[in-house]
Amino acid sequence: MSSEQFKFRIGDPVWAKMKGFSPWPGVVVMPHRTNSRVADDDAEFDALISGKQSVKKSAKKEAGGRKRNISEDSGSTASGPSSSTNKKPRGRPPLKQKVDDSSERDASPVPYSSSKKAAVSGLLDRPSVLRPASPALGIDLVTSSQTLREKDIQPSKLNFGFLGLGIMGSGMVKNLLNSGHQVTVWNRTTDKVKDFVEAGAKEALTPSDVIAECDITFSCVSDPQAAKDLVFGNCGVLQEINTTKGYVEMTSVDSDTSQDIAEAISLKGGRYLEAQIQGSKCQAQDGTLVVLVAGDRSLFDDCQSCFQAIGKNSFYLGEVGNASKMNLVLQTMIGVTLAGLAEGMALADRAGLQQKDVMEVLELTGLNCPAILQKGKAIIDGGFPTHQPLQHMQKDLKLSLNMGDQLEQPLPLTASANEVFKHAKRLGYGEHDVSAVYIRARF
Ligand code: NA7
Repeated sequence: MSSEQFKFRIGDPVWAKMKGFSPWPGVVVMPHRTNSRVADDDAEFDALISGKQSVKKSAKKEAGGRKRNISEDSGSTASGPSSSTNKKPRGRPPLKQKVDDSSERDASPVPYSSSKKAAVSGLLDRPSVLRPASPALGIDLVTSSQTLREKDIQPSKLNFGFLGLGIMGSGMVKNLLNSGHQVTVWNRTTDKVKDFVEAGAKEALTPSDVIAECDITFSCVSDPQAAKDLVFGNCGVLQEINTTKGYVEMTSVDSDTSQDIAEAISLKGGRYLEAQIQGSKCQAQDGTLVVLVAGDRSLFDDCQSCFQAIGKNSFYLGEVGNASKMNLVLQTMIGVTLAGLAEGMALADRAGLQQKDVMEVLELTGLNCPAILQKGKAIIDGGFPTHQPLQHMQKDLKLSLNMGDQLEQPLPLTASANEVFKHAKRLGYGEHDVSAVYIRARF
């Protein structure tokens, strides 16, 4: 029987049939939503990817006193994609509606062929979300952390350089300066340099100028491509490398990238170390990072007072590549854990449990650890101020998957976590904290 033969109208009596049940009489009705929560979520999600306004789910109380958690203009970096008063019909609209202009879409139905086109372009196009503003650093460069004061560091008399004043670089340079090291800095966006110069750093105009000026230069930029650009690019590091120079890669990179850089530096007679860092903004500012180091042993020794200033521990792991591999192994564990935390918190919320109760219970179990508790709190607060950019975690998971490919090591959970982070990034949360992965889990 083709569907053409039977055209049902609202109110028609019908026999209903489900496998395993006897037929029963029924009437055709308009589908209706019994779960207003689902409808709200759909509208919120649509608003989110339309990127027109900010998501303002003002923690309104639901039945049972439960609060909604995604928010909100809680004053933090919630500059992300968002929206509030979207007066569309309840429920998730078909895909074609998402890519059309909203004023038109509510007025008239889209013809089949154009809706198909719109659906295809909707699949191919990235959702038009606003790029969240880069979060302000808000770093006090002058006041030494208690931890740093207790370390009693004897600073090396060598000249040190630092390339990259992002979240991690800023914290590390602060501690290098406050422990008495001579530091020359460079950053792609020059505005960020000013505060460091006021705090006692010297400024250089290009990465090669930093190398020329310094005995040992650290680099900490966003990803392997940026790390290579700094070394091999115009006015780059290689230009000034010679037998008196040391170069330390702190960007979280894969071992191939690290080995490429190591080879280029040593071909010009320089010494090379990879020093990968575990920790995020707070640990960088407090000087409590864990530093994983591999490469030239004498350079490791020359960097001792610097590693003391920026970290609570430094581990020497032998030949180049070992530190980046170790770092990716740890990042894999953290990324999968965070994706699991976000999913659990979303499930709790959907099930009508208070997320703060979940965290209180969790605190009494073996899962009680600072990382989980802090990220759980960030999820509850909902602003996702950046301690570790989500896009860097996704980059690390991608690098881990590549490593797994090369070694033929299956990483199914990492692959899923990577997709979840990738989706959160696509929704516009790449520059927010890694805990914003909850946004993806929630919808
Ligand atoms: P941030 O806060 O995102 O900072 C990234 C830094 O990298 C920042 O100084 C950027 O300069 C710089 N950057 C990015 N791309 C380039 C290119 N192409 N050339 C030069 N400089 C660049 O990252 P974090 O400090 O949190 O993390 C740094 C690393 O540590 C990363 O690998 C993490 O996984 C671990 P900008 O200020 O934007 O001009």
